[in-house]
Amino acid sequence: MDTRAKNRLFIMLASLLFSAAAVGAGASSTDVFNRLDTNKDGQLNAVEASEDDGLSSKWTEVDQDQNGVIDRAEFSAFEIRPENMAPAETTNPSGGTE
Ligand SMILES: [Ca+2]
Ligand SMILES: [Ca+2]
Repeated sequence: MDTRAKNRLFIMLASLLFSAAAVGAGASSTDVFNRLDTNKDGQLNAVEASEDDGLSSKWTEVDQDQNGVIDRAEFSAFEIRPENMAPAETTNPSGGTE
């Protein structure tokens, strides 16, 4: 195999890896945030959030500081939450005093 063939093989492999990585990076939460943030102000207002059913239905939960918009920190906190997590039902793990 001469050098030129090796180079071509290398470029082929590199571009394969590259496209695989691009697919793997797919829909990160940043992408979703950017897609929803249609006016690109770095925050999601109620209108923008209404594009995402899950987000708008949990609006009051996600908007932790209740300022009427969802910022990136609030959004990523929402994203990592398991969809079906029950609202903290306290089972008193330390055991009651009774
Ligand atoms: Ca926005
Ligand atoms: Ca907020």
